[in-house]
Amino acid sequence: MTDWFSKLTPDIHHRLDNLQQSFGEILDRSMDRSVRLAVTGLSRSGKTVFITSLVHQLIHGVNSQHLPFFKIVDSDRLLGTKAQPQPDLHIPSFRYDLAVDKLSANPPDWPQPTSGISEIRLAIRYKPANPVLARFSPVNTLYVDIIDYPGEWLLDLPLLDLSYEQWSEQTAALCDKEPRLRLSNTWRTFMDGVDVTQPATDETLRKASQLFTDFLMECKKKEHGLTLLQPGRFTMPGDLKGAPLLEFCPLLRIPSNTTKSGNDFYHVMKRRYESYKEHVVRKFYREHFSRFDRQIVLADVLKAFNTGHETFQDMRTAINLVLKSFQYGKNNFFSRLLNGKIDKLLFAATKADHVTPNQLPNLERFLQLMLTEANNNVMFEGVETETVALASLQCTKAVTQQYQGQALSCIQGIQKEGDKSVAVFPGEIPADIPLPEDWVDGRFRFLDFRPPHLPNVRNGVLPHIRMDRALEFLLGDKFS
Ligand SMILES: Nc1nc2c(ncn2[C@@H]2O[C@H](COP(=O)(O)OP(=O)(O)O)[C@@H](O)[C@H]2O)c(=O)[nH]1
Ligand SMILES: [Mg+2]
Repeated sequence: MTDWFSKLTPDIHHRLDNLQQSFGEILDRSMDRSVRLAVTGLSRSGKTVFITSLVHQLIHGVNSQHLPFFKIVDSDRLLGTKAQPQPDLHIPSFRYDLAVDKLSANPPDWPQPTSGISEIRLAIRYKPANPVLARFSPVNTLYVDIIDYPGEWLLDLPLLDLSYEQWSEQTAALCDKEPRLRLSNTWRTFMDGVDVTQPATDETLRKASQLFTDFLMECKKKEHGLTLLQPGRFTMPGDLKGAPLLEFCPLLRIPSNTTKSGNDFYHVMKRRYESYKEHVVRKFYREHFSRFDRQIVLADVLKAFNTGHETFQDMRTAINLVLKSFQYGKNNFFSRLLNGKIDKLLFAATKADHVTPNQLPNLERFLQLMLTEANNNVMFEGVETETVALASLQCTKAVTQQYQGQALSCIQGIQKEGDKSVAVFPGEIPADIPLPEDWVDGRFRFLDFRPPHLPNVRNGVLPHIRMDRALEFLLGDKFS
């Protein structure tokens, strides 16, 4: 580095670095050499495990025998993949290493649930398929950026389109029906005793928001399994734990005759809601969610089966709602450069190793039925979509068991609670969405499993179901 350059102030150094980085990114985007992949899914749908598996399959892809549908591997054009310094230096790095440590521990365990945002950039080196391009540039690089975040925060995105009054009405309507009617009882009773047109003490405001938060946390418990829980930071505060920004709640009824603004309960809560939207939600959206090229939507359909009809409907509404917050459409040179739109979307039913292999088509069909609304909306924008049932990490194997003289297709794995190996008949995925009355107790019982013992994970073997199809759909055309 020349002398004059080293004498520049650190601030100018920093700006030059930023400029150089932005220029590099614009160049990569204009040449279609970078992809921002949106991994979208509600809490516990399998995002962190999916990202870990995707990184693993790519890093170990060169010699992989396990990715037959990922054409770049099958045609020997993949030269290697490395995790690289990410573009946003202020965001923590996605800890792929820690996730692999957990999976390869003895006994193996799942990665920690996610409580904050993290990011990873992968650089994939490959030989172009096009012989003309290959002459000019025998080795190309595709950059793939992925962020991981708590699924709870996704539910904040739809709030951007809702006024305080609309959000209050929506919440009140949800609380009119079971199981929320029962679970919200304490909060509703407290609110019935508050005159929202009068100024309120700090204590009343705090109590109202605390009871509302308690209600959301109760809804989230495994036995209720509800997912449409807003605001997202109330159930997963992350770095905002205890912050006054989280002290507000909706109203059960909006009063008709109040002043335009003031210090009454209603207006204080309204201002806090707007402040949350501005400082938390809009910031999150602007920084991380406003620009994607490809998307995978992960859904744990089997969890919804286990908990019943209301949970299923709740999950369905939540996913369809969240997907309205993304930008879809075909890209041209300029749109790719400026903001980027999602032009391919993969719907994935996760944890497909919880069912027998013959049920995979039914699982896919069921996910299609569940997300018909979202699928119609994005197809209308000219977006290519596909549905796949996948397991980022296959924890079970298919076995046949004899039951009352008949051969029964079962799966065998180590149960998550306890460390016993069990063989179970998990049940069949219905061809259609069952009616509420068909959702009888115990009809579906899909067990959770531990990761299998993975002695070869560091040598490249992470068993999966259909990760290669997902990779091909999401990235395959970028390697032309
Ligand atoms: N059997 C099986 N379980 C999985 C798989 N992926 C995720 N899980 C289970 O789902 C849980 C949540 O996954 P995680 O990726 O942390 O979900 P996230 O909240 O969306 O990031 C894990 O702890 C596992 O119990 C999979 O491919 N197979
Ligand atoms: Mg996670």
